Amino acid sequence: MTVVSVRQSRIQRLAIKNNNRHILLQVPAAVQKTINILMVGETGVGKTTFINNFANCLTYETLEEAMRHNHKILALIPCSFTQADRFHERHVVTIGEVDANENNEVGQSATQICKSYLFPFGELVIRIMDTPGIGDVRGIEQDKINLENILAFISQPHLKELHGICILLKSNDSRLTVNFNYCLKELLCHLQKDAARNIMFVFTNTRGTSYLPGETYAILKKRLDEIRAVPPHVDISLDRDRIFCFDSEAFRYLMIHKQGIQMQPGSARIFSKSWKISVQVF
Ligand SMILES: Nc1nc2c(ncn2[C@@H]2O[C@H](COP(=O)(O)OP(=O)(O)OP(=O)(O)O)[C@@H](O)[C@H]2O)c(=O)[nH]1
Ligand SMILES: [Mg+2]
Repeated sequence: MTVVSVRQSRIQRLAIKNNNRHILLQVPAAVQKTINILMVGETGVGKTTFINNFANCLTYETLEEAMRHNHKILALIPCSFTQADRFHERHVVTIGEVDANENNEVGQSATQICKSYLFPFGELVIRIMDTPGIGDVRGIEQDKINLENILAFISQPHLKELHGICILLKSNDSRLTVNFNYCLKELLCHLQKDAARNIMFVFTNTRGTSYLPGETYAILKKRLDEIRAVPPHVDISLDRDRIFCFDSEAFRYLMIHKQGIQMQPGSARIFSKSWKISVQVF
């Protein structure tokens, strides 16, 4: 479990130190309540990046401010990707120390087992739970193992309540895979029916769809209608107040900038809008 201190101006400053490769680690003594939020979605949709983005967007109001402090980027969860520079040369961008829970090999599902990240906010603590992705590249058997891991993780006695279930989707995914349907149904089977009230949809990669859900919306709506039509008739709302749109590309850009990779002139201006949207939506 990792506890993170963010946004010094809004919450008390907590020491950040490296502790066994986790960034850490003090929860205010007077914590009244922990808000538990589960992140689920297909492999590669951006669950882990969302958490890194969340930590940094709460710490820095703008991308420019984050770039000025780029030696202090919060690398809660190590990640790695390849990026071409303005001369089309490819670079491997890496942040954070090696962690066995994240497989950074190209083309592999990254997060191996569930892990919590704790964000203290005054008297509240927000616990965001990262999970292995649905549609694991190792196949359906691995999906079953991952689903069991998620169910066991959220059944731990200290997690008395699950306040939010964020289902992450890419904004322009015109097909939701069979695996996605299977995992959503299985998850719903194991939760009380009224857990549906706590489901939210988080769309990633949304700059190309003007920070809106894009083509995925229609297919998702169809899936939810199907779930509602058959017993046990779970009613999952797709109202506007359940939908959140982000693009974590600004966090990626921050990593690219830190590594000194030259992008096209004007890139920072484009990505700063995604940062601003993330700050607002968070
Ligand atoms: N452009 C863009 N890239 C993103 C976004 N979110 C994630 N990525 C990239 O997509 C790739 C996969 O992101 P991850 O955060 O590892 O995805 P994940 O859902 O945690 O994947 P698993 O751990 O395998 O389930 C990485 O290269 C990220 O940098 C986004 O909103 N926009
Ligand atoms: Mg992940």
